[in-house]
Amino acid sequence: MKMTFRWYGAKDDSIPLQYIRQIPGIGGVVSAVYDVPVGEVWPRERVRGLKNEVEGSGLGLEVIESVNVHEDIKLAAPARDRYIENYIKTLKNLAEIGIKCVCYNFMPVFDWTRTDLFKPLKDGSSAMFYDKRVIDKITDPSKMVRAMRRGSNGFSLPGWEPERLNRVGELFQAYQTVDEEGLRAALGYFLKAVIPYCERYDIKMAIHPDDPPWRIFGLPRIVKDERDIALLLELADSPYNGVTLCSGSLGASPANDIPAMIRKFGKAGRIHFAHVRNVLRQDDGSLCETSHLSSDGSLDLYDIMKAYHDVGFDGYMRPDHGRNIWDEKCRPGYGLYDRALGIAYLNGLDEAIKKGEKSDVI
Ligand code: CS2
Ligand code: MN
Repeated sequence: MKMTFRWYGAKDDSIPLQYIRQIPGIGGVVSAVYDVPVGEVWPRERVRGLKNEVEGSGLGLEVIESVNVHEDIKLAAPARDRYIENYIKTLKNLAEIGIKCVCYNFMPVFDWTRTDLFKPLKDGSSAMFYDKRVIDKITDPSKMVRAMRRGSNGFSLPGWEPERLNRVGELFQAYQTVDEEGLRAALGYFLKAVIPYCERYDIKMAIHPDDPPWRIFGLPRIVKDERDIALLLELADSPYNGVTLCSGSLGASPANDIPAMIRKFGKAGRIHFAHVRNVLRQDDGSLCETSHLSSDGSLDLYDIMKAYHDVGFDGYMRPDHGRNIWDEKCRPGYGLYDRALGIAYLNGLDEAIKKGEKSDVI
């Protein structure tokens, strides 16, 4: 496994690459070109510039998260072929700089959804929070967009691109006629076009699950559980069609057995990227993003790391969202401190699992 850390670029991240380099066991950076509108080709010189910048700090650019998918592709709109062509051109440019793994998602309109970006916790820290009762009451999703913007501390939020969100009303209208089958067919069309190029370029595609893993605002969702993942892997039967196994996103649903999913899809060689974090499920269906520590949340991070170890996982891993601690001024979920603690913890679990196995043999 190669441990990585997500970085939003010099202009838009509060964390300098030099700090990331000082995290013990760090194996590289996860990043993206953020200011090219979704659907357009990422220019070669921008992609090269990003790589040079990251490498200048002594780190490697390992994973791209995300090359976002234009809504017209998800909606199977007539313009989709042009956007798919552009997507393939971006992949080619990424292959030229040696990228081997691209993360993306297929969530309609909204990427991850929360009601509070800095919800105060008892210990004085804050965390991202999903209040189910609040979400269930929202009838006008543009309110959601305004709330996310207000609460984001002035930072842009991944997956909440302005050009998409300015069209929220129109997009909701367009999705009225799209059900899960329709969305899955659109994903199949996309994968059938893109995967042959991924094979040629040696880039593994890693779809990120829906967050939260259930329908919200009446929009279809197709990456919620084991069955969904099995179906999407069949859409293009190639090792290049794989997943980002995000424990926090999938683990928001008690029905999802994360270690079992890791064993199943990891053994099949279809997990290319692991997002490892904890989440505390509440009785009313609300969710709080806790520290990574098992005893703080609903997931057992030892079992998760053990499953990765047992299947011989050799892909990329990163800690996912962290709490906001020690008064850090940063993008919600993406501060340095709690994610660095997350890495230290995951590396500790990994070392103990490996050494424990050796002593079992003796
Ligand atoms: C999120 C997402 O959980 C996460 O990793 O922060 O924004 C994620 O990066 C995208 O859904 C992947 O396309
Ligand atoms: Mn994730």
